[in-house]
Amino acid sequence: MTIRSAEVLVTSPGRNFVTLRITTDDGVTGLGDATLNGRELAAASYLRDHVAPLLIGRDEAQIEDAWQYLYRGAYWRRGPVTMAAIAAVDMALWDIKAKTAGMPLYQLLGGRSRRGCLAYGHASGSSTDALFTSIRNHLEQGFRAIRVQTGVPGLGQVYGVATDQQPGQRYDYEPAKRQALPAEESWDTRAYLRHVPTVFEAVRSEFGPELPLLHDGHHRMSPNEAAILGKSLEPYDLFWLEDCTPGENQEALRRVRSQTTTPLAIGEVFNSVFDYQTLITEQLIDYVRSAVTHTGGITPLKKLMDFAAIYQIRSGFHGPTDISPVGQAAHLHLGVALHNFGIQEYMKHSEDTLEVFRTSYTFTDGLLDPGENPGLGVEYDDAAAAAYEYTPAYLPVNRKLDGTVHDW
Ligand code: KDG
Ligand code: MG
Repeated sequence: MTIRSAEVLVTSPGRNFVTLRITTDDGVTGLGDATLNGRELAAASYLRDHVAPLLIGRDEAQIEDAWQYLYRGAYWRRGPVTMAAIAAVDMALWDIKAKTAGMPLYQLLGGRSRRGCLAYGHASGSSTDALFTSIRNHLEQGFRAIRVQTGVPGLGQVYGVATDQQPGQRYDYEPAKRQALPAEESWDTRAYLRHVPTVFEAVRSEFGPELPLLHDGHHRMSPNEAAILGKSLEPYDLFWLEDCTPGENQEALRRVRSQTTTPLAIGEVFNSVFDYQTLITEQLIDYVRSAVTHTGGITPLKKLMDFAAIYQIRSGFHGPTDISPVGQAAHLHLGVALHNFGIQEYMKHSEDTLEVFRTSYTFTDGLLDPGENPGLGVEYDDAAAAAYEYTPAYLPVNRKLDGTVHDW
């Protein structure tokens, strides 16, 4: 078989998604996710203008060769736009291969290692009371691990904190706002460092010692500030502290690691194994936070995780709502197959999104499972997608109290 068509599908059921659909000449289709939050049209153009024409007539079974051809052939290596585009091709080809074999993709990745993927949900609140309500809502939905984010006294809207959830209400948080210009939020690291340990103290005394708790620093600390936070959170036994330092500086984690035993996770903004070289070989982290969508696909993420396994480092793939159900399905197939799976981030997509992307994955008793449908197990509904036009949306910019764009 060869590739007959490669279509780039942009839709916006509540938020923007970029999807690649590859069709072979005997009609088998595969889907790939190339969504790059806030920069979606750049990934769509890269695919439509520079990748799709190269795919027509290629053998769809040669996944590794297609990956190397697109990565090395571009000459300009890495970068989020390039890697999201290559990721979409890679996912779609794996989807086709598994559908052709009549198997769920995880079977081709080595078969099951576990019953399901432990998932963590996001709880947040502008105050401790609102946070507790959100945690209770997540526990009622079956989550067995919770990410905790709160507002900081003296600051307004804080990145990573949703509008307060009412009892029984869906947690609905999309950090990109649908407007022509990014929102600007203020940030004060000293106030944050003082406040966060008091929040974890309150959460531990309310919910006890067993519940795995996670926290995301969103790259906002210097190495020493991150070391201070890691130390101050040690009494609360975090599952992980995520993105405590800027993504570009791998050496920053040396300082943090040498000062605290709080487990560390990083990588949602990384786009290749090279971003992890120091972190993995020096064992400066405990969890890999990459997404298939932003790391070039299933092929390189599997290699990255096998490399990480040698150093006792586990997966914690990035799974917010800007990873489409196609990307999330790929995480789950990898997750059940990998031996060194750690945890999977799970923010349920909106009903509108799930009307466009029909998924076979399930969430039961805190575990996500990819299901048994052949391939990735996701169908794309063109008619539903057509109702949702692309709408510009941007992630917010942080400014310090004196008005400077935040350093890190
Ligand atoms: O697109 C950016 C979001 O996906 C990101 O802010 C979410 O940090 C995030 C997380 O850990 O899910
Ligand atoms: Mg994060």
